[in-house]
Amino acid sequence: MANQEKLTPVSIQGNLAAEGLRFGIVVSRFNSFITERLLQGAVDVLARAGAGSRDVDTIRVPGAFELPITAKKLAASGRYDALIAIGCVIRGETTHYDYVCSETARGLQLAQMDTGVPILFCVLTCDTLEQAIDRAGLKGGNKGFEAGLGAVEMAQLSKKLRVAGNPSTGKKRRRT
Ligand code: INI
Repeated sequence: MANQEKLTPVSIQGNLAAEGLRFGIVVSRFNSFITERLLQGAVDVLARAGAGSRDVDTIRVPGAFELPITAKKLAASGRYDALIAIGCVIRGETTHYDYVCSETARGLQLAQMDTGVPILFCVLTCDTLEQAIDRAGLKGGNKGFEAGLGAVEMAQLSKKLRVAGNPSTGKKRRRT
């Protein structure tokens, strides 16, 4: 075998600097006791990562089921580098929960695939209120904070991947 050179793959990833990026946060009013805490977590991390007040919009919708259409309109506006969809669905006595969960997840995935704008899925799908509380700032951390961090990373990564040329440096390829 020929003497092989050590292969060092080029790493492409988004950094965690939010300065100059624009974010939209769609928040469901249903179970607002939970969703408002998730929103606080997301805003907290965006601010700490350097986003300015004028670069973060919050948009409220009635329930999780209304998140996809709203996120899609926002994504299509071209105003945002990343979006965060915040909701909380808690299982009840009927099958309503299953429809809301699956259509919300499906709709948000379609919206990001159709538009190319990252949409972070911050929709809690819980069996009990206690499970939701744990994930909104208690034992399970704050899922809004995690989504905010993910939004910064995905916004930065998407920016790099938009650049024709070398996404690891963000430098455009010179035409020859
Ligand atoms: N919406 C939620 O965001 N969470 C829920 O737990 C929920 N439950 O349980 O019914 C819920 N329902 C409302 C739904 O999202 C729509 O707003 C409604 O069906 C009108 O389209």
